[in-house]
Formats: sequence, structure tokens, C-alpha cells
Amino acid sequence: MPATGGKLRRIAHLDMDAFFASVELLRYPQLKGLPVVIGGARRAVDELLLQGPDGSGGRERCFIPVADFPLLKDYVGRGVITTATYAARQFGVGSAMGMMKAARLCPQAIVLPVDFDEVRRFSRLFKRTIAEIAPVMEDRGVDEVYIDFTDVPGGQREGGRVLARLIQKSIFQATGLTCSLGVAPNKLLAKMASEFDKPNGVAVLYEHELQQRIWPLACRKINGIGPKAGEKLARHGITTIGELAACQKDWLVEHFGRATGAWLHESAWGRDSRPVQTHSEPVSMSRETTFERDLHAVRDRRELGAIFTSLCEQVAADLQRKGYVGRGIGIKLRYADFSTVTRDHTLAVPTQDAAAIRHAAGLCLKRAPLTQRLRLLGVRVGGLSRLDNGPRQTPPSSSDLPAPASQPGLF
Ligand code: TTP
Ligand code: MG
Ligand code: MG
Repeated sequence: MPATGGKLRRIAHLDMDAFFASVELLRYPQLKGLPVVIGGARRAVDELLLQGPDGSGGRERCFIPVADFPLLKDYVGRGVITTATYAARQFGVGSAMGMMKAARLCPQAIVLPVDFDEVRRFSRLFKRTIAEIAPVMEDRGVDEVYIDFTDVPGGQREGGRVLARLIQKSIFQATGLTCSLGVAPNKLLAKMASEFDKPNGVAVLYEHELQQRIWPLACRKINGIGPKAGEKLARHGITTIGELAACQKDWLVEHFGRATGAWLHESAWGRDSRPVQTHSEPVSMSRETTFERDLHAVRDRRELGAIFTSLCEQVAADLQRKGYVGRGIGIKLRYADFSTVTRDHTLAVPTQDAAAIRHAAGLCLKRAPLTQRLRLLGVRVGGLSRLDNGPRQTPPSSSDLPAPASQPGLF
């Protein structure tokens, strides 16, 4: 799509490479090139590691021999892999895989926990670096952004490759981290292109390359086509984007509804006019945890209660740090058989207070089945508004007040 002034619209999607793992490799450069996975709960062995060999806690400088790092084969417990270095991915290990399965695939991988503070620090740093070069940037989460290259000096050269390389180099100089970019006519195509040359790659995509480079890809590569839509398309014999593009729009509307059908059609033809939004507001904030062992609502009531309260406190701290209040309190429960339920409760007054969140989440919990053991618990606050220009936080109304200790409830 031509932009004003005869310039081509050039949109980049930038995504950090193996982000959480790369952040750990900055701390432990001796692990570079080795299979490393991030995941699981922080354990005693990790605390020892942070203390360093001399117990001084000088974590930046102390050198820990590679042989002293904990290995996946010795990992006891559960949880999933958050991310893996590219060396570990060669063994088939990747995000969302259970630790036990990963240990079978790559027992020699080193396993480290997530350091969220450090991850957030680097997230801010790389985004600040980009914004100094190309100010029209949309924050899309911890490790990715969209950038409008159209009017930035160098943004048109070689289809955006020159500016992409400059940004890559600047991020590396500021953080020591690598990233990959896709530059394309719009966000939809840029997002797909950023995966083409990972890690440390730049892929430039032009409109006329749609058929050759996009249509052979699986429909699931379209950001927004999830597992369910992907399966539904597959049931109709549509697996590639090219096959989707060959479908009549009317047929898609008939089977997927008006909005989704039209969107599927446009996406398959590489069309997307969404602007890069510099001020995107978060919709919700949540925290969840997978337990070390399945917990029972009654028998493990005390332990569950403590975890539940801690999750509420963490979400409240996130809201407070970022300056948001929310009205929609929700919980997520995953049972031993992996089935998942959610329950929601809307508050009369938006809040960022841990006790108010805990109380509303407790009400949600009372409406959820609790006969089966639980493997995961999550707390979410949605319907967010900014504390500065949104509704001011006022004391909760009586119906929202946390009940005294006699509050009924399982934990
Ligand atoms: P991704 O960008 O999806 O993955 P990545 O940066 O680790 O690897 P890639 O080079 O393929 O981009 O996610 C960014 C971070 O978000 C990732 O390092 C860890 C975290 N994450 C999770 O916590 N859970 C998940 O299921 C995924 C996919 C990522
Ligand atoms: Mg990434
Ligand atoms: Mg990402």
C-alpha cells in the first residue's frame, strides 16, 4: 500500500532471540553455544548458583565452571519450559514443553529459572534504544514491537534492511542481545517475516512476494489463527495460507462468521491496514503458577491459600507499578486432567489493591468445581483503566470489602 509522499509503507516487527535465555547468557557467558533451557521453579540449587563459588553473591563477576550448573536430567519437579537457546532447540526442546519431556530429549541441557526483574530491565532497555532511532513504535509485550519505518531516515533503503540492521546493531551495543526483524508492507506480514531469518536475522518482504513466500506457510503462522481455528480450517482441508487465499470470501463468512471470515480472507491475501500504535494500553494483567505437585482444595488448603494470596499480591504489585486499576477479576484453574476453567467477577469500583483482588478472586473460586486436584492456579485483573486519567481509586464499597477472617471459602 503506497504511503503519502510516494513512499512505500514499510512496517517492521522486531522480536528478541530466545529472550529469557539470552538474558541469562549475559550473566553467564560461559554458557554461550550450549543447550540452556529456562523454566521451572527457582530451587535451592539456583540460590547457591547466585551466591557464587565464594558465597559472596557477586553474581555479575564470579565465574562458575560450566560443570557446576544444574542439568535438566537432574531436574525434579514439574513446570514447563519458558524458552530454550537455539543450541537446545536442535534437540527438539522448546517453549511450553513439559520439563520431563524436555529432559528426555536433551538431558544435558542446563536449566535456569526466569529472572523477571532482569528480563523487564532488558525489555525496557531494548525498547528505549529503538525509540531513539524510530519513534513510531508499538509495544507488543516483553520481547517484541512493531516499528513504522515509512518516514524514518533509511527506512526505505533496501526495503528497510538498512534501518533494520542499524537497529539490530544499536540493540546489541546497548544490551549485548540479538534480535530478528521482518520488514514488510504491514504488521501482519512483518510479524511472519520476523521469523524467517531467526536468530539475528533481517527478512525484507515485498507485496509481490506474497505468493512465493507467504502462501506456502501454514495458516497457523497468521497471528490470530490459534489452535482451534487452525483445526477447523484443517478439517476443511485448508492447511496453507495459499489454500486459504483460494477460498471464496463468501464461503469463509458462511463457515466462520462475518468478521472472522472477512478477516481470514484479507489476511490470506496479505492485506492489513492497522496502524502502528504508539500508545497501546494493556487489556489485562495476570499471574499464574503451576504447582510442584497437584494440590487438593481441602487437603492442601493452607498451601493453596498462600499461593492464591501471593498471586493476588503479585498482580496488585504489577498494577501499582504500571499505574492501572481494574474491575474484572478472574481466576483460572487447571485440573490434574489438564481441563481448565475460568471464573470472573466484576467489581463495582476498579482496584489495584491486593486484598480487594483476593476477595473477588475468592468469590470466583467458590463458583468453580474443586473436587479434582489442581495443577495450576492463575489470577487476572481485566477491564483496566489508567489511574492518572481513568477513574480514581476510591475506597471499595461495602459489597467489595474483603470479608473478615470468617469469610467462607475453601482456601
Ligand atoms: P518468544 O519471542 O515467543 O520466544 P523467544 O524470544 O524465547 O525465542 P525466539 O527467538 O523464537 O523469539 O517469547 C519471548 C519470551 O517470552 C521467551 O523468551 C519466554 C517468554 N515465553 C513464556 O514465558 N512462555 C511461552 O509460552 C512463550 C512462547 C514465551
Ligand atoms: Mg523472541
Ligand atoms: Mg516474542
